[in-house]
Amino acid sequence: MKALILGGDGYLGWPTAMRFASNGYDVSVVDNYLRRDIASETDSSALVETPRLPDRVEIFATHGNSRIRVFEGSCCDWEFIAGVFDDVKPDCVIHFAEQPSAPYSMRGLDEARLTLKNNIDSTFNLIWCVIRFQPECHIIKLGTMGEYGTPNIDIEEGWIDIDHKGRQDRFLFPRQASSLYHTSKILDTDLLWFYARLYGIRVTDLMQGPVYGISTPEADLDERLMPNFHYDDIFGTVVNRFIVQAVAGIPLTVYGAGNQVRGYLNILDTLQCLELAAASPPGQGELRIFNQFTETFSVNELATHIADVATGMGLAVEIAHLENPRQESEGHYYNPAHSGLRELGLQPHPLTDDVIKHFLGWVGENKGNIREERIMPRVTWRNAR
Ligand code: USQ
Repeated sequence: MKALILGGDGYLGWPTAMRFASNGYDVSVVDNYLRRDIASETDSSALVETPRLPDRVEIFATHGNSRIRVFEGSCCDWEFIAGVFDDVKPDCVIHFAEQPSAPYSMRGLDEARLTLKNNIDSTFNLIWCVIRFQPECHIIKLGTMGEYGTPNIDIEEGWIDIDHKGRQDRFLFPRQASSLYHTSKILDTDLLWFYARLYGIRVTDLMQGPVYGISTPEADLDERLMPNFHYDDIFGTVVNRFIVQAVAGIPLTVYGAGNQVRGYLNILDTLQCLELAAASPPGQGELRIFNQFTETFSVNELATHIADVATGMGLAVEIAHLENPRQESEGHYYNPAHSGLRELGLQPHPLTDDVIKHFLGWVGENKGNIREERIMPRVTWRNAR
């Protein structure tokens, strides 16, 4: 099986590339290093610098693994990505090649435009590559739970049956995001559904919650193979940020009341979900949607849990409530379905005390790299430039 990974340099893209190669897939990756460029422009670089793809591939190969093919270029460039597709002819494509930061997308006009253009163009080009070169190719698209927002009803797994004035039909579950980044993912889903209906492409859309963690069996082979670990306000997700803050002695930055609930998962479970999705593709013309998370927590629950474990390790940890830089509901109903991936065989790795301890230990070893000026929110939803 040939797997093509778009956004193969990213926090999730690179660990996925290694996992699929370890599982015997013939893996190719594409990246234009957009996230590295934005991180350096916004002073948000990772805690530990990681090599670029060609070097990572060589390091991975020295551990007895097959060599991953690297294509450096933009998925928004049709000539380039069409050439890659025609060359690789993948059986499945995993699409991570998007600007992934909600705060960045809300920073101002230029950042909003870049997010929209990049995310829509990369998805659109991917769809047309499949239609032109490999119509049976399975597209695995990283969506986000944030597409649904926080409605006052149960969130279904992608679809909802509606009974209206005595007639029934099935529709995409209503979506109402609270950042432009999340809105760009809604537009992606609409494009994929349109082309699944009209051209019969086969798609799995993984509606993922915020991911945490750093350790995977392949990344643990060599520190230079680890995922790019961000803890700043632009690219850092909340659990990763709280771990770094606990190590640095900075009060944990709970935004607003802290009753915002999200569905979270360990990076190990992201990899499992992708493996499971790839192993059982949907039929032609199907848009299959899974809600991809393993546990729900409020921000307050996360902060308290991490603070308790860190305090037990002798760290002095406080929790701060900052004025929320985002516009989001800070107290809401939240009950999303998420049985589909469990039914495929997902074995969750929950956020236990031991997981937090291990994580605090690793960040502690790299404490000298923490730059405190990257912690406080530098973007607000209200003051776009
Ligand atoms: N939060 C804090 N303090 C912080 C950082 C975040 O209270 O220091 C809060 C946020 O306000 C939010 C929650 O924690 O209520 C999650 O924030 P996040 O930064 O971990 O996640 P988010 O910006 O929503 O985006 C991340 C990834 C994105 C992915 C998404 C999944 O960056 O690529 O799509 O998680 S989800 O949130 O389910 O849409």
